[in-house]
Amino acid sequence: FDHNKVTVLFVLGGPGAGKGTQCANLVKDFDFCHLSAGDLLRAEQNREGSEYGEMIRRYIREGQIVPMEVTVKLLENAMRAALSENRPGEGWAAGKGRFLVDGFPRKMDQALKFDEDVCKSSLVLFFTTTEEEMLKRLLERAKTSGREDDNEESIRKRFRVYKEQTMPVIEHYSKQGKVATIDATASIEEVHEKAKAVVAQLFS
Ligand code: UP5
Ligand code: MG
Repeated sequence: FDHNKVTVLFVLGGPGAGKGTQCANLVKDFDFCHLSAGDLLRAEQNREGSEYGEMIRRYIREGQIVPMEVTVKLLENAMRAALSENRPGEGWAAGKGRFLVDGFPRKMDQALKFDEDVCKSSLVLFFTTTEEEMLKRLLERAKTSGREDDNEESIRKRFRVYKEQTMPVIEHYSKQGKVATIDATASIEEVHEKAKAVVAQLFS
């Protein structure tokens, strides 16, 4: 993708930190196209005729990272579709080409591949809070989410994979000075204000 036409922000943070919630808010502020890697994988899992459906289901339930080729391809296709279509979501301004890539990259191999083959990110928004808070939020969400990984056993596995595989990605981008860390413990609205200020600075 042409860097003059596309701006990518990665959105990272532990399971339940509030990535999806905050992306939904930022979409309205800045005309982003919001692409959640997890949502794309869940859609592919349920797509009739997908050769990856069963594999994705297994990985997600175990909290493991799906082989990167699958996820990178899904993201690339979604970006291409967004750029050629008019409205992937409310507020999307194709002309600005702004993407929020949520929950990705969560393993070093994905990060290197996406940077190399697709596009370098301008910034990483890193939402952080305690495991205790994340567990509380996810168990609450479990009552209505229908997500197969919103149970305590899967959540514990997600926490472990996050620490072992995703934290190194955050450290990698930190060394490049690309990470904006946002404390996500406060209320949704307060976290939104902080995130909005960070992104506004990037686009100023
Ligand atoms: N909530 C949010 N903010 C709050 C706040 N400030 N105060 C109080 N409550 C707050 O929020 C979670 C819940 O908390 C919601 O009920 C919300 O209202 C409340 P949400 O915004 O959904 O948090 P988010 O960080 O998006 O949590 P999510 O569960 O989506 O994070 P994960 O990273 O675990 O899930 P994701 O969908 O990204 O990935 C799922 C799986 O897909 C992975 O485990 C993995 O198996 C697979 N995957 C890959 O293999 N590769 C990838 O590249 C990506 C995913
Ligand atoms: Mg999410």
